[in-house]
Amino acid sequence: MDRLRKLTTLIMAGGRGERLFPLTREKAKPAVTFGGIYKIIDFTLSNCINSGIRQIYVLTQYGSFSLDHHLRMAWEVVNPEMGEYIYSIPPQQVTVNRWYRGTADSIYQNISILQSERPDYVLILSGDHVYKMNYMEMLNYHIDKRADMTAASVEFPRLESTGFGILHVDEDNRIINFLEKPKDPPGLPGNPDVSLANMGIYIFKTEVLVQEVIRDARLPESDHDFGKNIIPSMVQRAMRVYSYSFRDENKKEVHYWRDIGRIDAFYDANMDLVTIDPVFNLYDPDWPIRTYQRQCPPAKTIFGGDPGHIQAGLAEDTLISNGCIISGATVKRSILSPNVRVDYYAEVCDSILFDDVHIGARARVRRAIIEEGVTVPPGFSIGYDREADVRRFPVSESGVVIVPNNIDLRVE
Ligand code: ADQ
Repeated sequence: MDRLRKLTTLIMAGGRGERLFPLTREKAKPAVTFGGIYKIIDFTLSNCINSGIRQIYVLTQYGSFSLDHHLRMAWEVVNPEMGEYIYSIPPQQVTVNRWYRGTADSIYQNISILQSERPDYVLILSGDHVYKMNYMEMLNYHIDKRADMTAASVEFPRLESTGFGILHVDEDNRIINFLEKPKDPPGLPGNPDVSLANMGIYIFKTEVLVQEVIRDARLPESDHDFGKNIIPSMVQRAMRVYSYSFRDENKKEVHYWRDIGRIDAFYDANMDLVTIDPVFNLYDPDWPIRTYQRQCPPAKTIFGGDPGHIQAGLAEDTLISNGCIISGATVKRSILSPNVRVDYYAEVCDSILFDDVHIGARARVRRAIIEEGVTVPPGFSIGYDREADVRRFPVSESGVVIVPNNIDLRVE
């Protein structure tokens, strides 16, 4: 408990989220819906609460309204009278008159928080990851190592690691080399197919963090980014920078961590939830993921259709949120947010449907992400004709069709 009191947590939630466009065109990435009822930031915040952390600042910037709204609705769970808080703070424009230039700049511009709170340690988190982690174990490790900075790391398939910082450590787990997003990530010694990826989760000694972000702010050629500038520079100057091997709370052998900042990664991580025995288990009572859910009636399936032609409303390997009605339609391997309607003879598979989506009778939807409130007209088809899809919608690298809610599907 003592160690906890000496820790301040900052969640960086200020990125533009360009790689998740169009889902982030009006909202911050951490506020995007995930797993039917959650917002992406709920995973990081649940990790904090489950780790006993109750002093949290969320650093927001672009499209912060829906994130702020969600934080108010879902996360006013701490007790201010006990010195606990979850504050959402936009750029203060006090020390300098501009928005954040990079992740390190978002800390630099909020340095007064650290100067007034004077914690011993600062935990820095990203608001766009899905994983379960007890940060207290990482703090204990950081203290035991007498580290200036500790970065959490995870073994990741080498060929899928091009979007990450890659660590090279010695036998004591001290980081001796750091490459930010190399085109050809180096594998581990003895295991060339796997790289050690930086998870973007850092613990700093407060005075080191303050000194490093001030130093970086004065460098004109810097991008003011932890991965590009701060960590490589600290490693180069032989500071005590350690890697903490991530151990998740899933009680499985695979340590599940996903950065869902790209459409395909976002889609795949959602689909991980509908597998029969998911590696990432939402139903674990020992590590609850909390969120806010609006009031909706129970989900319902209906045996329905035209007279003489009725069929069961079926859902297979699917997450169905409250308020959904599947009426004489078939839904497979999909995620339905609250209040989705799927009408007679429609078929939905391998898809993610956000709140209030309505799939008309006989429509067919495959490998799609459909935004809040979209009505898919009766008989309409998405995900079956590549050329037609590309003409009308954004389509991801791996062919996932995104249907934004600013397109009217009734007009060709
Ligand atoms: P990236 O994935 O590129 O790499 P990015 O997602 O851009 O990092 O940013 C991390 C967090 O900071 C996000 O939560 C984002 O919202 C926030 N952020 C980004 N730009 C910001 C800005 N200008 N102002 C305020 N907040 C901002 C990082 C590391 C890699 C590591 C991956 C792991 O650099 O080494 O492997 O995270 O996901």
